[in-house]
Amino acid sequence: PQTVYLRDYTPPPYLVDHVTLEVALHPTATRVRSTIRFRRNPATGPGHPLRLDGEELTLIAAQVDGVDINAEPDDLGLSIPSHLLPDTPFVWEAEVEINPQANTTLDGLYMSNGMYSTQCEAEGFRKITFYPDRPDVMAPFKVRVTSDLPVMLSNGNPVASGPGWAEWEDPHPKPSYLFALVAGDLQPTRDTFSTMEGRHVDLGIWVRAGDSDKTAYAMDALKRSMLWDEAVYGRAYDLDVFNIVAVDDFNMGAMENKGLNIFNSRCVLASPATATDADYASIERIIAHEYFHNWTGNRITCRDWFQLSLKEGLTVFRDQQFMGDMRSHAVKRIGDVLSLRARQFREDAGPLAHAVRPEAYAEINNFYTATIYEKGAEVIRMLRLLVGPDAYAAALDLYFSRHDGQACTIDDWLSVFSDATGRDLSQFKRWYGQAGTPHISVTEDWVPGADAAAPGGVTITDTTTSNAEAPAGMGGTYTLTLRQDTPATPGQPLKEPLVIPVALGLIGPDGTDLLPTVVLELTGPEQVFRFGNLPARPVPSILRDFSAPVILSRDTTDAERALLLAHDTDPVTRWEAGRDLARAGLERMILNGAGPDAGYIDALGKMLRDATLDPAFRALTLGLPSQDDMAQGLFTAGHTPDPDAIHRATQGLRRAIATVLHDDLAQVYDGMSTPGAYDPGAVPAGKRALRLGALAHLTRLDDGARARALFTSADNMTEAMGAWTALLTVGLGVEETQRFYTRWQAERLVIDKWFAAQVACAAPDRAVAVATDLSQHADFNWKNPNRFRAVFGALSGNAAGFHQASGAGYALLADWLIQLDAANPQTAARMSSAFETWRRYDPARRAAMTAALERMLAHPGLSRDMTEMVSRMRG
Ligand code: B3K
Ligand code: ZN
Repeated sequence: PQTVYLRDYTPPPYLVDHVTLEVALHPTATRVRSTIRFRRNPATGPGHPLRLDGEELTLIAAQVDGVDINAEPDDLGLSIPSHLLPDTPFVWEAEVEINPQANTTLDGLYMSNGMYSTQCEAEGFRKITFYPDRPDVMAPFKVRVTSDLPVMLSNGNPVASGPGWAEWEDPHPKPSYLFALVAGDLQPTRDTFSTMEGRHVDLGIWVRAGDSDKTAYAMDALKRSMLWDEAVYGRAYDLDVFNIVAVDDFNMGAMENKGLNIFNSRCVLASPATATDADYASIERIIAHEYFHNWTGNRITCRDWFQLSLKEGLTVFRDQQFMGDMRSHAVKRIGDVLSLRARQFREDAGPLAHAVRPEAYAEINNFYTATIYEKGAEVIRMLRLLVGPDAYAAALDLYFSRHDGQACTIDDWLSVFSDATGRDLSQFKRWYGQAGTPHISVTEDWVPGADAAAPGGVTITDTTTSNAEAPAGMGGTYTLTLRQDTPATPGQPLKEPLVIPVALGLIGPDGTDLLPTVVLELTGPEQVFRFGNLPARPVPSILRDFSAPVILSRDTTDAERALLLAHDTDPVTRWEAGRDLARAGLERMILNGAGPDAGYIDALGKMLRDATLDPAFRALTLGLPSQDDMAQGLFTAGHTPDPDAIHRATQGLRRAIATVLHDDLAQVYDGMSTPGAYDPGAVPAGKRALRLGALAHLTRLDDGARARALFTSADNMTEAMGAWTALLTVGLGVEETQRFYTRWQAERLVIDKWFAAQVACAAPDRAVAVATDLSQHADFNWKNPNRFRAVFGALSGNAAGFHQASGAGYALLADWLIQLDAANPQTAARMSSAFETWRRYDPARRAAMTAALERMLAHPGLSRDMTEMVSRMRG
C-alpha cells in the first residue's frame, strides 16, 4: 500500500466556503447531491488541479458553475485540471449514488438494524460524496435528508422539517470527518441545558424502541460534562441542540461529530440490571470525552492526521481530569496507570511502536492507538506538572483564543505553552517524535551525618546545575542517581534524552514523611540529586502520581516495599509498592519454583483490614498483575515468559491468599454489602469492587456457595457478573451460565458479556474450544463488532489460553481475522494486535505466531488496514 508521510504535507490548493448536501436515503440506492462553493487558496499559488477524494461512489453527473463537466473518477477520486476552473470562486455540483446496505465496513454511510448511520473519521466522507476529504478543509454545512423513516438527524441546528424530510444547518466550519447523518425509527430521551453564556440547549439521546429505559445515566453524565467544561476550562457549548445516537454496529466506542455524537450502544446504554459498575464508569468517561471534543477537536481540529494526538491526547487528558473530579483522583489515576501499562507500554515494547506524532502511515485508521491517545494524554499531564496548573490554564486560554476555528499542529500547541510560560520546550518536544518507553534506573548512596539534622528541613541539590556540597556536620546526605535510557524501536535505533518530571518524596524508617513531594527534572542521560540534612536514611517514594510514563527500576527490598505500602502518603506509589511486592513474589514462583510470598500476603491482609482506606483503593490493592503484564515484565528483564508457568503461579498465589486471608476476606465480603437500591456512584461501586474481589478468592474455598447465593439474589448486573465469573474462574458455574443466558437472551449487550466471560474465564486448555463452540452459537453474529470482540477479544485476552503451546489459539484467531477482514477491515486490523507480542516467546510459539502472521499476509485481497498491521508486526 501507498505510504503517506508527514514531511510531504502541503496546504490545500482549494478552500471550501460552503457545502450543501441533499441526501435521498434508500437502502441500496441512496442519492447524494452536493453543492460546494470552492475558492482558490491564495497561499498555494495558481496551477493546481482540484483533487476530490471519492471511493465506492457512482458518479451520475457533475457541473462547475452550472456547466456539465466530464469528470472521470478512478478508484480514489477525481481531479479537475486548473485550466478548466475559474480563478474566482466557483460552485461544484455533483450527484452520486451509494449502497448503504452493502456497506459492511461500518465506515461511510451504512445500515444497521434498519437505521442509517455514518462514520466519517478518518476518511469515510469520501464514501458519501466527492470532496477534499482532509481535516484542514473546514466549511459550514447545510444538509437536507429525505427518507420514509420518522427521525432524520444531522449536524448543527434543525432548520425545518416535514413528512419525509428534514433540514439541518451547522454554522460552525468543520472538517468533513465530523459530518454525520442518522435516520431511523428512534425514540428520544430529552432534557435541556442552559450554558453560562445564556444559550438554551435541547439535549436528546436517540435509541431503538425498548432501549429508552437505559439512557438516564448518559444524560446525567452529559449535563455534568457540559457544566465541568464551563467551570474548569471556561468552554461553553455553541449550538442550540446536542444529540447523541446509539448504534449497535459500530467499530469503536463513539464519535464526536459536531452536534450529533454517534455512540456504540455499549458506550451509552445502561440500566442497573444490564450494566456493571465498570460499564457505568466507561459510559461517563466516553460521554465526557466526546463532548469535550467539541472544543478540543471540533472547533480546533488537526491540520493533518499526523497531528491526531493534538485532539485525542488532549481530550483523553481532559476526560481523565473530569473522571478524577467526579470520582476519586487516586483510584482514577491507578486505573489509568494499569491500562497505560497493559496497552501502551506493550505497544511501545513491540513491532507496532510509534511516536505520539508518527511520521508515516499506510492506513490512518491503524493509528487510533494507545500511544496516540493514552501516551498523548501522559505527555500533556507532564507538561502541566512542569509548568504548573496556573500556567497550564493560561496556556489553554491562549490556545483557544489563538486557534479557535483553525486546523492546527502539535507545534502550534507547544508554541502556545512556550509563549504563555517563556519556557523553552525544544527538548520536551522529543516526547512527540520519539517512540518507546523510557527506562529510568535509580542508584542510591547514604552518608550519615556527624550531627543530628539541623532545623530548616532537607536541602536539595541538583549536581548538574550546582556544585554546592551538602553542609557538613548537619544530618545525613542521601544521593540519588537517575539514569534514563529508551530502547530502540522500529525505525528509531538511537534515542535522545527526554525531559522527565520525577515526583519524589522521602520517607523515614519509621514511616514519617521526611520530604514532601518535590518534582525533579531529569533532562540528561544521568543526573545526581543530593538531599542534605536528613535525620535518618530515607526510603524514596519515586514517581508519585505516576509523574511520567516510564519504567522505573531500582534495587530494593521487600521490607522497603512493605514500608511504602504501609506509609506512603501518595496513593499511587503506595499501591505501586504492593504491586511490586506481588510481582517480585510471582517472579520467584515462576522462575525459581518458590512458594507464595508470605510477606506479601501479610501486607495484603493489613490493607484489607484497614478500614480507613477507601474500599475502591483496597480493591485495587487486592488485584494481582495480569498474566500479560507478568509476561512483559519477564521479557523486559531478559527472560522468556512461559504462559503456562505464569498461569500456574498466579493460581497458586490466589489459592494461598484465599487460604491465609480467609477470615479477613470473609469479613470484607460480609461488611461491604450495599443494601438498598443500586446506585452507580463511585462510593458504592468501590464497595462492590472490594466485595467482589474478596468473593473471587473465597469461591476457591467454599465450593461456590457464596457466589451461587449472590448470583441468585443479585438485583444488579455488577453483582450478577461478579458472582458468575467467580464461579467460572474456578471451573464451576455450568448451571449459572445457562440461567444467565435464559434470563438475558433479549438483551444484546448482556449477551455480549455472556459470550466474553465464558472465553475470558476458561481454563487455558479449554479457551480455544470454548471460543470455537461459541462461534457456532445461534446468537454469534461475526459481523457485529461487539459480538466478534466478545469472543475473539476475550480469547486474545486469556493469556494462557491464547498462547496454548499447540498454537491452536493463534490459528483460530487468524482464521477469523481473515474472514472479518473481507467485511470489516478496521475492526480486523485493530484486533490483529493480539500478535504484537510474538518476539517475547519461545521458538515454538514464535514460529506459530509468525506462521499465523504469514498466513494472514498471504491471503489474497487482504485489506490495506490488515496488510499494514501484519507487515509491521512481522517486521
Ligand atoms: N475520534 C473518534 C475515533 C475515530 C476512529 C476512526 N477510526 C472517537 C474519539 O476518539 O473520540
Ligand atoms: Zn477522542
